[in-house]
Amino acid sequence: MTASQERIVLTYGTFDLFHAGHVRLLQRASELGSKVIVGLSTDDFNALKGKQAVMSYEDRKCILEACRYVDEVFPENHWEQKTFDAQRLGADVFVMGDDWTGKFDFMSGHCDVVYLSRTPDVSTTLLKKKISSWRNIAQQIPSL
Ligand code: C2G
Repeated sequence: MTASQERIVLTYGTFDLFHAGHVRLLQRASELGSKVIVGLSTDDFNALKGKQAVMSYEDRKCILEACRYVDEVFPENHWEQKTFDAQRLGADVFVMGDDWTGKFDFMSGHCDVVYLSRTPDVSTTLLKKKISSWRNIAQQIPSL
């Protein structure tokens, strides 16, 4: 496929505790183009977002790069880099889950903007709560 035929899809996220909601987002993103490039939130940027990932940036990057729907991963360090990234990468489509609907419409000056429906009933937050509740239960079981 020549460079001119490539259709670059750009998305961003923390992708902590990688789960089916992330996979389905990336799978649908991959159906919108020929190459999916992910801006992965660094640990410092997560702190700015008020998030603390369970997994380090390097571990989250390692897992994303192993995903069949992802072609490239680079660091997302701040909110303002998206338009520069879109130009730098020649993005044709910018994709986010619809929990971000409207927040990135300014990207339409650089590429198509697509908000995809979030996968219900799965999230990093829910996974953390499940793990925490199981840990509490385990701690209540008297050692055998
Ligand atoms: N997502 C989804 N379904 C879920 C959970 C997440 O489709 N059940 C999508 C989100 O909408 C997002 C992507 O998966 O498009 C990554 O989600 P997060 O890791 O939670 O990303 P977030 O913290 O929202 O960071 O600059 C943008 C930010 O970096 C986005």
